[in-house]
This record gives sequence, C-alpha cells and structure tokens, in this order.
Amino acid sequence: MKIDVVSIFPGYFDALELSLLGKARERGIIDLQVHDLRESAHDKHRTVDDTPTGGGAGMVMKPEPWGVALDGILSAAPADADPLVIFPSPAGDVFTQSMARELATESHLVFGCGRYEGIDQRVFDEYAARGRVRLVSIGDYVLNGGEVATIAMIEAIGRLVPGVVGNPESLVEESHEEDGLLEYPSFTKPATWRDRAVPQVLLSGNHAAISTWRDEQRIERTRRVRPELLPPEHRGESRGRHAAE
Ligand code: 6GU
Repeated sequence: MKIDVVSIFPGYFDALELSLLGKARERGIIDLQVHDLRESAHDKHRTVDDTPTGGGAGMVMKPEPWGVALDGILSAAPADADPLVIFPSPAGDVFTQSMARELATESHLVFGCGRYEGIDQRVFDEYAARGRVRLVSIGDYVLNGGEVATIAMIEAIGRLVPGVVGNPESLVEESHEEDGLLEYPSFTKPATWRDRAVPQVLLSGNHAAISTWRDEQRIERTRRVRPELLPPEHRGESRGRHAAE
C-alpha cells in the first residue's frame, strides 16, 4: 500500500517509524511518504494560511499550496491507481474498525492534514470533482489539526494490510472485530501478584471452560462500558439481577 501524507508538521509522522509499521515500511509492504506543505508554497515566506473571507476568528489554509502538493502526488500515481484522498476533519464520517478494514483494501491513500480553522473549501471540491475524496473524523472531540488523527488512522489501517501483523489470528480476537464485543481481560504469570490471583479457571487447563468464561467476560464488559455495542441477543436483563429490579 502506498500512503502519502501532506502536512506542515512532517515531524509528527516520525512516530510511524517505530515498531510494527516501521518494520512494514522496511519490508516494503507499506510505502509511506510525508510531504511538507510549505515546500509547495512558492511565495517568499512560504505562506500556507490567510484570514477567512467574510470574517471570523482564526486562519484558513490557502488553496494554492494544497493544489501544488496534491497535483504533484496524484500526477505521480499510476494511471490505474485511483487514489483515495482523505482529509481528517471533525466534520467528517466517523472512523471505525469497519472503515479501517475497508481502507486497508485500498492501494493508494493520500492524507491531507489541515491546521488552523480548516482548508479552503475549494480544495475539497476540486479533488472530489477529479477523483475520490473523503472527510474523516476520529471521534467527537477537537484536535488542533489532522496530524494525530492521521497517525491513528494509518496505524489502524496499516496493521490490517496483509503481512504487516505477523500472526493474522491476533487480528480477529480483539475488541471491535468478529462480533463487535469488547475484548476479555488478559493475564500472564505470576499466578499471584500483590495478593491478586489470576482467575482460577484460566489455570484449570479446561479449554471449553476458559472459552465460556472469556465469552461471559466480553459480554459483561461490553454491557458495562459500551451497552450500545451489545448484539440484540445479549440485551435485556443483566446477569445476577432480575429485569424488574
Ligand atoms: Cl480528523 N481532525 C481534527 N482537527 N479534530 C478532530 C478530528 C480530526 N477527529 C476528531 N477531532
């Protein structure tokens, strides 16, 4: 998978050289290129922002540097590549595990990281008219720019690209995968730590009992923390209580 990122803070993306994704980059599974938007600003001061037309607080990113940067990336892409341009934005569709799975099948993603109050609307319109564009939010809170959101998305998408995670089974048995329930709690050795014992069933060697316990834990945890994720067959009365209570 080819990933291009445009940002005025390319240094943010050094974090992606660490661990798993760094290895995938070394092995050529993920080809990540980060572009400094300022290099596409051709005035003396390499200006990337200006005051909002019509008035208002803050600054808006000018369209010209974005045009130069994105034209450069898109014209270098193979004719049959059909890249998807993603603008991280709190006004976008919410990023989920299912969106990550969908995006992991793309061959070329381009992330345009806005700062300030946003990017001039004509940039979205221009690239939506020429190809595929999506605005994507990582949740209902406000960040100062798209960089941290892009890092989160690249990590979630990148680990789903075949060959990036060594043991593909570890991708299935986790929160938000398979059946949408949260993960069960995990333990390792020692069997007792600071007077806290590992649940007995996990030491029993009874794999059926362990599997049942883990399923119960996943349902209880989901009911407690994220009841809206519970599938219909697990809604209704909680364990150990009557519905009328
Ligand atoms: Cl994608 N960008 C910004 N600036 N803030 C956000 C976001 C994105 N997702 C949630 N908050």
